[in-house]
Amino acid sequence: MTSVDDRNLALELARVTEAAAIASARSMGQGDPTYSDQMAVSAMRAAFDTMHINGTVVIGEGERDEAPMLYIGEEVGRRAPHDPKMDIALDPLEGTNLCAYGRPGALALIAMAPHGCFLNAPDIYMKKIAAGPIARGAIDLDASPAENLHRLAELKGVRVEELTAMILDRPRHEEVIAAIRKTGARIRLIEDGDVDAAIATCRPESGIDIMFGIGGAPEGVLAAAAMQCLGGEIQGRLMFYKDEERERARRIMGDRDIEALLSMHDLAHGEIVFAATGVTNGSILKGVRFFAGGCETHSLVMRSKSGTVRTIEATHDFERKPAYTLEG
Ligand code: VTB
Ligand code: MG
Ligand code: MG
Repeated sequence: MTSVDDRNLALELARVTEAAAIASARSMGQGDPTYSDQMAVSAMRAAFDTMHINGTVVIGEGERDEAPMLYIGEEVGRRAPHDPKMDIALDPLEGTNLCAYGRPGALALIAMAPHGCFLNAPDIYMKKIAAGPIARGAIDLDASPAENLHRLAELKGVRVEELTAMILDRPRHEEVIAAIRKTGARIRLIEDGDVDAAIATCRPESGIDIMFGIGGAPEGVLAAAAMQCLGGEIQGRLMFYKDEERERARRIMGDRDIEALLSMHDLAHGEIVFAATGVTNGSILKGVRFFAGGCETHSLVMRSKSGTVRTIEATHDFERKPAYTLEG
């Protein structure tokens, strides 16, 4: 079975992102990004063991020799003979610094699809543009920010000044930010978390219309997986700053043109299931909230085939779920 016919798999995925979110949320504000990440990774790794899949990590925590768990090539799930064979793209804690410093937008993320549906993106930078469903076919990574903003304003029936762009606050974005400001569009600068930003462009309640800028390439694949479900569009292009990065890209991407514009389809296609749980409050999802004897999580669960987008608020009882406690 190579399709995600078992709809329950999507819901099961949320159990895995919930576990990662709860574990890392406990470390919020400790100022230790490595520790926060470790908490998310080991909880996600353990939660995978219960899933009825024969999974292979294709976007993960790095190569086997640099990551002890959830590394690229690692096999996860129960892996029983009839369990579906799936490729998995994950980021147990997207926005480690956001969690470590208690800032908004940290997420636990997983996308799953049949073999070959996710781009084997190297862990380097990617230039990206993303916007919601109305902008499908209308945004262009190679056009100027002004041109993209004007097209989007027209489609949305608003003035450019009424659009809000989200962009990572980085010196490398000085020029793009200046170009956006010149159009009069509003800007929300973020410290980290451009997957949260890409998802935000697809949900009107976020108040975010478009995302620009250079972030992680693996995060570009995860954002594309989410946007295939949400109906928006993202485009990317790998950015090379060192020769070694070019070599690495060539090695893992085979005969693909490593300089080419990557469409959303190139980044992620097929029958995708996606789940995300908020670690800290984000543009769509609330972070983990603890109370006596338990906690509450907020997750997004979606399938690209049906286009169904579910948000799930779950209450977890620590007494009956000791794995979610400090002792467990
Ligand atoms: C971005 C951001 C991510 O990495 O991808 C960033 O969205 C890479 O840029 O949330 P910097 O090296 O400048 O931080 C993250 O911050 C973490 O994955
Ligand atoms: Mg990570
Ligand atoms: Mg990340």
